[in-house]
Amino acid sequence: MRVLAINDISCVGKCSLTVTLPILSACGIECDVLPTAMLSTHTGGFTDYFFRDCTEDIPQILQHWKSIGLTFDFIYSGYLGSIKQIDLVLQTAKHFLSENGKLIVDPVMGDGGKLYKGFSAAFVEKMRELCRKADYILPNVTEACYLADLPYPLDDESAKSAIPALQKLCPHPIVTGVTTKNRVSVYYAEAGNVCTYAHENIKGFFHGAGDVFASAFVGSLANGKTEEESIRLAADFVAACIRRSEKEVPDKRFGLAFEKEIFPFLQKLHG
Ligand code: PXL
Repeated sequence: MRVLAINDISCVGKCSLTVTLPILSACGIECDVLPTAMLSTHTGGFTDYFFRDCTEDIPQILQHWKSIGLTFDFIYSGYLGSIKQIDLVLQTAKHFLSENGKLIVDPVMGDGGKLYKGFSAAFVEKMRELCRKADYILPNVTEACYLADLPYPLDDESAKSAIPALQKLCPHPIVTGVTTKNRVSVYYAEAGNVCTYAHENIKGFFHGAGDVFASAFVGSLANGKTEEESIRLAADFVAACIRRSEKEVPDKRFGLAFEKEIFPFLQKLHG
């Protein structure tokens, strides 16, 4: 089982590859990486960060991989630094996904109703093209609204209708972080119905939660769990990480305290 994670290296702030690698390794999955950018920190709440776009390096990396005949059972893409990188992910999926391999796209573009710095309407349109090729997409509420052209935020009713709207792009949309009253839920499609899986909502913004969810979801799928089992395992893991971070992480920009929750997550994954 071989997974390729396409994401940035934010040197500080525990998101993207610095959460995906430890989580997938802990799941017993071999994880290769295609770095999209290198940043001194992520862009959420930090200013004056260093940003190196790796777009120009990717074709040479892919060329080398072709020469050694690599293929991947799962390709999971996250933060993409440019529209050109979306084309490169499309090419990577075309050339390197094994027969029956799965493409999982976290359409990282924004949060809190707004696009992250450096993202545009043209990027959203191009991200729709990538989502059309994906087996699973994992948008948060902001990204779901941009992708399906819906008003932000989503309540229970509009989240239910977001699922069929997103299914026009991808058969398995999984919308994270739908907040209603004191619950935070994941919405997804199962056997023709819209289903939800909820936890108690802990107020505040927890940076990197989407990446921890996506990584645990991929790790669970790669261990043979169904989509629904993987959603539940990943959502329970993130909820435990958030409960711990609420107490232990004073500055939420530094990401989730996920490390000590890996062992209980693995006990459930293998239990
Ligand atoms: O966690 C999403 C993410 C990933 N990578 C970078 C980011 C963000 C969100 O802000 O800035 C560089």
